[in-house]
Amino acid sequence: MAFLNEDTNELHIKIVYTGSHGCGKTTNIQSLFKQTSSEVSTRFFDLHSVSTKSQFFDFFPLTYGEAKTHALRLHLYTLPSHDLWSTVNMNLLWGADGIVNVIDSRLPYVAEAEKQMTRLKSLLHLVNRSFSEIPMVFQYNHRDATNALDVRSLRSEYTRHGAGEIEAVAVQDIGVIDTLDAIAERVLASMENSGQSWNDRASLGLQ
Ligand SMILES: Nc1nc2c(ncn2[C@@H]2O[C@H](COP(=O)(O)OP(=O)(O)OP(=O)(O)O)[C@@H](O)[C@H]2O)c(=O)[nH]1
Ligand SMILES: [Mg+2]
Repeated sequence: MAFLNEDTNELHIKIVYTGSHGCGKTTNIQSLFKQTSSEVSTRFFDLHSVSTKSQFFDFFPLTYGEAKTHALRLHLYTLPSHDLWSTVNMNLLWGADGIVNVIDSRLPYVAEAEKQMTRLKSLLHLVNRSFSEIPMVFQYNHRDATNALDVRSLRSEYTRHGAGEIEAVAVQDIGVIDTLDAIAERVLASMENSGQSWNDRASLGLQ
């Protein structure tokens, strides 16, 4: 969960990008890395297993804007689309403040996106979070594909009450920053609504 570091005056927030294989999770992170200056981003960790060459996960810490008087420090992770390392997946989702659900708009990939959504619901359940309440943004990516489904169909299939929806072509940096803005906004609003205040150490779980 979010925490406030009073020594550095930073509010830390964890955001996890989820979605099917090839939907564009890593591309989103790469685009953010490219679009942000070296003063606010440090380095991008693109982790692969040495033995299997399978995707492990990506991690990108980024200082992004302000929340009240505190710098906003975003910890961006991608969730692998497979369960080779189920403990890693649970740890990635543990304490997540918000989810970016990257949906591959291309027709042949819709069934896989649905499977991933079911999987995400179970994984969230395992870490005591509910799919219906966690701050979430649906990013409809691959909008440049000739076989992309229209957004209305995708919306009727996927959207959730209170979630944001952004159209994207992540490989061209389109919709990537908008997605990050939308999820950060929802996480901060959710903290306010639940009575959490980043000016109040106790309500953030800090004594
Ligand atoms: N044309 C197009 N290509 C895209 C778009 N987004 C991502 N790609 C490409 O799709 C491929 C897969 O993207 P990744 O970002 O690696 O997908 P991922 O979700 O990280 O996939 P896994 O890590 O395997 O789960 C890459 O070659 C990207 O360049 C997009 O909007 N349009
Ligand atoms: Mg990836």
